[in-house]
Amino acid sequence: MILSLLLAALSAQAVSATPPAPASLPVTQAEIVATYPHDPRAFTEGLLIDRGTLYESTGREGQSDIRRVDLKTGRVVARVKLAPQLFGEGIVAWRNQLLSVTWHGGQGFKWSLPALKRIGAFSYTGEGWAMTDDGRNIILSDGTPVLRFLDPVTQKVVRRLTVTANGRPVEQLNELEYVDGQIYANIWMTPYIARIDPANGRVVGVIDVSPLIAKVALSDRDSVPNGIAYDRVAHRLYVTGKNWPSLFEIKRPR
Ligand SMILES: [Ca+2]
Repeated sequence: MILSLLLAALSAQAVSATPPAPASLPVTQAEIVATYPHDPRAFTEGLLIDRGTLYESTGREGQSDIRRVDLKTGRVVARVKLAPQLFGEGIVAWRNQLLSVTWHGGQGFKWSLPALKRIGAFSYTGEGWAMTDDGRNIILSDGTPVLRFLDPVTQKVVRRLTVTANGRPVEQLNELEYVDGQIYANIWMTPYIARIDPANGRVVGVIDVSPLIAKVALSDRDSVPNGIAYDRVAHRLYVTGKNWPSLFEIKRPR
């Protein structure tokens, strides 16, 4: 791992700015614990585990849906489609609801859990990329370095957090997961998952999922890692990617 390349990937401004500062970010290579089947037609935009059950959302106009998935077999157990003009993005579970966002247009939806019946809608400004929650707020990414914290009931913004790595803003924050007091974020178009301190936005470490990318061996440039789910009860961490044939349990970094 060349740390200057890592920092360049983490910061879109690094290319034109001064060379990266001496790096102090610990990089953990992802270690596979288990491998499960994953629907290779799923253009994964959201992944989570709620009370032991895996939920996934997929993107692209005309192909976007939200699904309940059997983790061990990868079988889609239940599925609800979005309107064909919508590009589905992230999901978050809050109590007995699943909330979902879409890429453009600020349209969010609420679904019942576990049935996935549509029970409401909400709106937000700008783009929607991914969501997770810290037990108090919903956290929303939109491809910028700024994460928005939303009131889970009203979906109003209560706080904004700028994510930085060695003092530089981190662009392209995508799929999110709250793991043991840190926010994990796929960095779009990179093999990196940033581990973010929610108190100050600093990236405190990076998980490099290159070993998983090598395993799935896909040549499509859109088939990037995207999808992190954490079972908060069993303390298991799962990752996948867009159109990946596999979903991996990986070791939690210490
Ligand atoms: Ca997630």
